[in-house]
Amino acid sequence: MAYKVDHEYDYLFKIVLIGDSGVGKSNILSRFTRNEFCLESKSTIGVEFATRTLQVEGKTVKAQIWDTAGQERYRAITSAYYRGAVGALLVYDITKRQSFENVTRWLRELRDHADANIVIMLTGNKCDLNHLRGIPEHEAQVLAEKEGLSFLETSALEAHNVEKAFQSILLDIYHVVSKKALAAQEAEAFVPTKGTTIEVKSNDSKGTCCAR
Ligand SMILES: Nc1nc2c(ncn2[C@@H]2O[C@H](COP(=O)(O)OP(=O)(O)OP(=O)(O)O)[C@@H](O)[C@H]2O)c(=O)[nH]1
Ligand SMILES: [Mg+2]
Repeated sequence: MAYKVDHEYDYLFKIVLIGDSGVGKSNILSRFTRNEFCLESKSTIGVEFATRTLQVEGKTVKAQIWDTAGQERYRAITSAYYRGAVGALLVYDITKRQSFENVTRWLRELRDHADANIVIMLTGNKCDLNHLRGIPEHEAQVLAEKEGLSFLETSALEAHNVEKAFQSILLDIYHVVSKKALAAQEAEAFVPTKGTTIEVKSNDSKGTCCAR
């Protein structure tokens, strides 16, 4: 969803949160949209979304962020969840190797269901738990480079890099969208403008001219 409108905001960007259950998706969302964190948050049921409007390169951008459960049993909702999304935060927990191993599964799911141009940011959450770290930052960086993703480590608990992660993905999305708009404008410029066709008939010596 990347609509340009006239009033409240210049752009509306839909971003989805994905990743295994318990990695901190809902807390990343609440930290970003309400500056709240909950130590005992329950697993998300169904789909929720929250919005926040901010400035990106002088434009007013409304980020509409969708959140759902990472649990397998809710996987049926996929296509509606991904429809229109222009960005995805793919979250793993830096203390849980399994959540990192599953990143490739989530990428496959994105490639199957989301738009091919979707901007993806790999997000290693819970970096406040450095003493329990299971995935070195460098390992995630290597994966991100291999898959063409941007990458940041965050802590929803300490509000570390959450703002930066969203600012960064929104900026990347903005660049993709404005590049697309420019390409469309350029393509339009090459289409001959519709005007009057002048047909010259030269079946007599004087020649006749008619406009239609
Ligand atoms: N230490 C620490 N704990 C966190 C952080 N983010 C989330 N948590 C905790 O991790 C647990 C799971 O967080 P959620 O945000 O509910 O996880 P989720 O990814 O939304 O899980 P599902 O809805 O089941 O997919 C909660 O107990 C949170 O308090 C963080 O940055 N640091
Ligand atoms: Mg949740």
